[in-house]
Amino acid sequence: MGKMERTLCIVKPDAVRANNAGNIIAMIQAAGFRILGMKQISISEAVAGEFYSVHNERPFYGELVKFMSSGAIVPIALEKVNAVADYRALIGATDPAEAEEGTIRKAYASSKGENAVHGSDSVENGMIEISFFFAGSELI
Ligand code: 3AN
Repeated sequence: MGKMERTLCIVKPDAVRANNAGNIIAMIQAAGFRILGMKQISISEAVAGEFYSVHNERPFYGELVKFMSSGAIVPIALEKVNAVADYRALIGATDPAEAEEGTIRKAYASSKGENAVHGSDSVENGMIEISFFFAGSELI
């Protein structure tokens, strides 16, 4: 048996606008993840820029920050054995054209930029990203 881990999902503005948040949450729950915390918020470009600061040298950074502050998002703190890798497998490749059948991005993403969901890339970043959006008292 693997280790209990936490990871951060963000349902991105494209998926919230298309009313797909509920469908995405259903896929996450069907895959056995437990929801520790969840909320619908909108963030400024400054806050989006801070969240994605690791990407600030990448050519798509400006576009990413604008997109992530363009509408409501739904951050969701998740827990499961092997959560980080299992959730990345569930969301599929960054580019929906490369995402496998049955993944969230295959079903709901439209491009590399507007790709429906975020997922933490490591256990350490999962912890950091969850605390970016949630106070300890919001995780149940
Ligand atoms: P992932 O979200 O699969 O971990 P990363 O870490 O390579 O992918 O990229 C972070 C975010 O930056 C992606 N979720 C996506 O929204 C955006 N992004 C990545 N590559 C591109 C690109 N070529 N054009 C526009 N946005 C991109």
